[in-house]
Amino acid sequence: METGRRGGNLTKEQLDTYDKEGYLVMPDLLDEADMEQARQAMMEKVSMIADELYANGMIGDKLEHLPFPYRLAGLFADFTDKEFLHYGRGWRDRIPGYYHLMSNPKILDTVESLIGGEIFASPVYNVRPKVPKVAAGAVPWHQDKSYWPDANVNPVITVWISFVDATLENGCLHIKPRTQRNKLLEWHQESYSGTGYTALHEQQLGKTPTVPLPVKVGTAILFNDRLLHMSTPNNSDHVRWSVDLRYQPTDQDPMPQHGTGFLARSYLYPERVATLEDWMDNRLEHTSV
Ligand SMILES: O=C(O)CCC(=O)C(=O)O
Repeated sequence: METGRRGGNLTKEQLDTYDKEGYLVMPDLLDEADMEQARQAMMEKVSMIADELYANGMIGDKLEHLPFPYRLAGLFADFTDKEFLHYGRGWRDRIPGYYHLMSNPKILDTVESLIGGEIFASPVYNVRPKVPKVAAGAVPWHQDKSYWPDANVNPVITVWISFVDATLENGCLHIKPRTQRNKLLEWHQESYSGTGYTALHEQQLGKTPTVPLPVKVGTAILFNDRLLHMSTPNNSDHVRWSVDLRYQPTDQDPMPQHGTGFLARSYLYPERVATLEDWMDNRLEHTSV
């Protein structure tokens, strides 16, 4: 049982599932309107990349006519893994659409059910353009906690959200249920993709069967930072766009070594909740002067 629960919108059945299985799938948590600003932010970034590639003579067509799932795949179609990684395997830009997504009340209500109403949005969030055939797209088995082994944060909740349908072909998330109670396993850094992903060896994974989680656009998958998970390569013709957001209770390590998170919800100090301007200026919370 996670600590500090109050309020929130999860049913008892959903909470029981989360507690027992270590993850919860919430189909249709977000609708198109909820996702619109974040999707615009992603498209803005893709346009910036297209402009840069064009200016450097690396492409002759910015592919502006291609729809969201296809444009970045088209732009990178003839590029190497290294050229892809120049733009990062996950993006953490400060574009307003991402703040609006991370502050979405539907997401915060869900997180509140798990950790209570004093909610800190972690600096560790990733917009993931999983481009076809790029080695960095496949994420090896790992526990998220391997990225912050020394932080005194418990729990960190990941809210993984699909921005297109995530399928077996385009590399959906895979998890091992009930592994959330594991201690932190000894990890190594994989060396094949150039990303420095943390990874586990096959023999560390135990006997728990793997559950693939193909989900429709707008679905959220919740899990904590000890659950074993990975994702497979993208063998489709389009980008598997997703976002993984993280939230934690406010009284724990804000992990500044990973960036600046923000106070996303508070009943005790509502006036301190970070505004868009605070977030854009890298402030943890709102302070009135
Ligand atoms: O989106 C993926 O492919 C992997 C996500 C992941 O590993 C995470 O959210 O921690």
